[in-house]
Amino acid sequence: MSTKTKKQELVVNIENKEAPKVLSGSGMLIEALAKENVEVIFGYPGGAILPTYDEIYKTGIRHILARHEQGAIHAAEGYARVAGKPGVCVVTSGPGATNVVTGIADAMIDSLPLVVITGQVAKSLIGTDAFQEADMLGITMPITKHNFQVRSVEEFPRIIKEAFHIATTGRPGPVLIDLPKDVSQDSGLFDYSEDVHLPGYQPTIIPNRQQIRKLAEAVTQAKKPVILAGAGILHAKASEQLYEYVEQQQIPVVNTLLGLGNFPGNHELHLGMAGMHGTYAANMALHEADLLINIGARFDDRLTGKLEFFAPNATIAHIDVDPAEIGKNIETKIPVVGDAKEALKMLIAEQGEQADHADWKASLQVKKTDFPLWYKQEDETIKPQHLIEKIYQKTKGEAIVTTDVGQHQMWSAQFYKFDKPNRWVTSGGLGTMGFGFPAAIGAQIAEPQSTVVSIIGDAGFQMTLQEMSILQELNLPVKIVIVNNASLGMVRQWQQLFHGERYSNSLFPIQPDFVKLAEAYSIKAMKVEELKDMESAIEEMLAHDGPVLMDCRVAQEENVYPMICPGKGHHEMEGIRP
Ligand SMILES: Cc1ncc(C[n+]2csc(CCOP(=O)(O)OP(=O)(O)O)c2C)c(N)n1
Ligand SMILES: [Mg+2]
Repeated sequence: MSTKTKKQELVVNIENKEAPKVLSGSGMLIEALAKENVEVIFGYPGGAILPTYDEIYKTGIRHILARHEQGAIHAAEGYARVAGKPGVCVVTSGPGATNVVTGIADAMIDSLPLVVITGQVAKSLIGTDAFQEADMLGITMPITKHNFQVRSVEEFPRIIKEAFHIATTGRPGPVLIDLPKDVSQDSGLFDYSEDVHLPGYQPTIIPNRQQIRKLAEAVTQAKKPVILAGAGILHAKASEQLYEYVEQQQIPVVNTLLGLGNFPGNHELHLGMAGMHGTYAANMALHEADLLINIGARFDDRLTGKLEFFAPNATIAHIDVDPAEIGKNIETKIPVVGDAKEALKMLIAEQGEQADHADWKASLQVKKTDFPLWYKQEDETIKPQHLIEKIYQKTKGEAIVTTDVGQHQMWSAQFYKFDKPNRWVTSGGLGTMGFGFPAAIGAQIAEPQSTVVSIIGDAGFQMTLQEMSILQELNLPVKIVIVNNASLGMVRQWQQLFHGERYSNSLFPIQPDFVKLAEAYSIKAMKVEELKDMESAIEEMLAHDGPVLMDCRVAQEENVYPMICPGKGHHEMEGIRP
């Protein structure tokens, strides 16, 4: 507690305060972004947001011009994921704003901090079906953590401050600010010194000690404990604490899709990803566990399989900063509301002796070695798994990997092993095709020195490939690897398995020339069709100091295995061996 009196504090505050200046609404926005340490904006201009673009021009704040607003918002997501800072996206009203809806929904379900500023028609026109008017508050109400419409320039600084606060604290998420054009042109006093005051929004960070004790006790009693490590650990920047706790207690770890990298993928206690296309060892660990400690995961249906078969023998403990997640899908015996890092620190301090889990660990080790992930590389046709394994080896596991959605995403999750946090960027919850490539752009901007590989499907790439313009313009060295199976691979797989091999609208008999497309954007490009050329092509791609597109033709009929089919439990995996 501070020993200063209220009066002394007031004096200090007044002394530290900058004299408020008079600014336009758009001037306030840029000034506030600077105060929030925003280094880059992703966006696209248009009528209602023009005053803000004028300010961007005058101040020179870094702005990345996408070629479609969806590209801008996915880039902001990729940036947020890798930088651990909020991504900022600015677009115009109406169609500009509706074009970012998918990205907002994506960020919401994957808990990514975004501040999205949408232009709006002038206040007097709102509700008149004015040109380029869309009700963004209404549209984004269910897919934002919070949204605002600025009704007067005086309240704008407070709103921006609250937006950043809400986006980044507790469970992160997207916050939208709808900015009427006249408000961005009006002038008012810019005062950014007030603290955020939100009595109705006070996320619990420090967990209840009693609950931590209960959990520690359960761990000591358990014979077969397992940790389900989710993306909440990444958001809380708690990987070190997880590592320390796992080392201390010798508890096996399984990852969710989004949690990959929060614990070293090569550690002997790491069993891999769990869920529909998870490893046998990870899923069986959940199935056989007597204590399941979920840290920052949502118990998503792709993870749990059929709920009635889920972790039948386990006491469920769940640490989550969002109390609404606890008990949402799975009955939870030991709830712990709080930040993952704080919870793990308390557990490490609280936890008594290490129980003997030797038999349990050994039995899981046998599953891990007897039923590894597999594929068969038989002839000259490239197997997609082999391609990803080689990219893993050639990048020494150090690349930032982004994926789109589909088979290539699952193979990347399986065959690229992440040892460090924030190297893995994928659309988990919404499963948004078109996400992966622009997300790679945001990731590369967040980490200019790192190798960024965008592993992408031939279909998903076609949803946002226009963003190659950004690579061309900035000479951003993103490496695009098209896992080209000439199909909507994941759709084809489901049609094969569950729809009598009726391949309705999922095969591409004709495809664009991806090499020529890349070359149209002055991007180095190559097509790889045979296995004998694959390795050298990957080397050439990684050695090139600039963007590269590699169109890699892979086996069309390959399926992602192992698999928990719909309606099945973890113990009913198919395709666990060749
Ligand atoms: C925007 C959007 N539309 C449709 C889908 C449904 N879907 C999931 S995977 C997939 C196929 C993706 O094909 P491709 O990008 O080539 O990847 P592959 O599965 O072949 O690796 C489709 C259509 C989706 N996830 N997102
Ligand atoms: Mg495909």
